[in-house]
Amino acid sequence: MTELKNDLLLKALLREPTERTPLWIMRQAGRYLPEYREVRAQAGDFMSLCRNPELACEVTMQPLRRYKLDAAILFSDILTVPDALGLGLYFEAGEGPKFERPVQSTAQIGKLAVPDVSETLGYVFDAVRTIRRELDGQVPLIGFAGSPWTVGTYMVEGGSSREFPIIKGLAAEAPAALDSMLDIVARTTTEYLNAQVEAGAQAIMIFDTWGSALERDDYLRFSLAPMQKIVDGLTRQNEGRRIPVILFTKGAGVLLKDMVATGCDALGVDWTTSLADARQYTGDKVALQGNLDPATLRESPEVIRQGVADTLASYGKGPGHVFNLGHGVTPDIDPDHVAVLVDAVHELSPQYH
Ligand code: 1CP
Repeated sequence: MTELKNDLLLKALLREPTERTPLWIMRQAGRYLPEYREVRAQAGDFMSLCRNPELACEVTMQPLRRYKLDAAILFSDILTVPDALGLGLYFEAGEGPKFERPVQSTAQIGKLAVPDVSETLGYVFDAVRTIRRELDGQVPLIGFAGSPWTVGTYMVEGGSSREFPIIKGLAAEAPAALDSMLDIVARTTTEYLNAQVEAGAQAIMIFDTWGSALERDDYLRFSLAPMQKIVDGLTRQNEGRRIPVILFTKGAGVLLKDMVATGCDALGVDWTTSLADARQYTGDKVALQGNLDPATLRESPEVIRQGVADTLASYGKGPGHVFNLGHGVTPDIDPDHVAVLVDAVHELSPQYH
């Protein structure tokens, strides 16, 4: 295996000292980049892009050519897992993800089974191997999946949702059936992530975008417990290095205290919780990743620099911070503004180490 030339991300995720704060950006490959839109058009549709390892590799590399980032993230989507479960994922122009066969009854849940991931998701592992080859040790590669709850909201609602009426109905009226659906997603996701590690992913992130839509007790049962099952089953060592695991429940707030106990290495934090508070909640037991509001990238270079300065100051001194946005970069952002953010982190972060 090629030697890793920049291991700042892996060190920071394990709370080891670094000379500056490493950074990457959620959705760093995506529609705000004109070169992404070009490849996406060439692929035809989003899933054809994900299923083509050369094109998925190309869009993964695009942000690294523009910016001094400390990680690459696999180009794929959290909804490849329910697609592998047979739900029929498709994207309608301008409408986001949809499923041909959503799971809306206990009878349909009873028919779900853990698929052979090497058969159904082999294109993702091919993409991971292709990206690792192309990276040639430049920076580490992050693999990822959605949390069972977040993936479950799309499986049950049939697409994006704001209120989650059908899955919340299941949680209230058939909680045991919902547990068993989430268990199948958790077991599939564990195999999926371990195969990503085997193919070359060097850190793992679990995206729980909708966990904080649940009240606390339901969060613990339907969101955190299935994530815990995944963490328990993950391969934590490969190529002679630890594979750090990052959990990100958007809007977690004080739930960060509960998340620490999963045994993850790091927690993603969005901008509704200051990093200073998050550090108190977690008692420096895990690394923290975040948390500038992506809306800041619409503002002037001065405002962006100030936002970076405030974020770094809020975490304060010491190891264990990975700079990121609090959620993904949006399609309307000017790529030059992202460069301002990246340069500011390089320039302003050494004083904290
Ligand atoms: O039109 C397009 O080109 C498709 C837009 C797009 C992109 C760029 C989708 C469809 N997925 C992705 C890539 C993607 N999705 C990545 C790539 C790696 C990177 O960060 O660069 C990742 C990590 C995701 C994860 C993802 N997909 C999440 C969790 C993180 C988050 O942003 O909250 C979720 C909720 C999804 C579902 C999804 N897939 C695509 C869209 C537009 C959505 C969101 C729909 C919704 O808001 O409900």
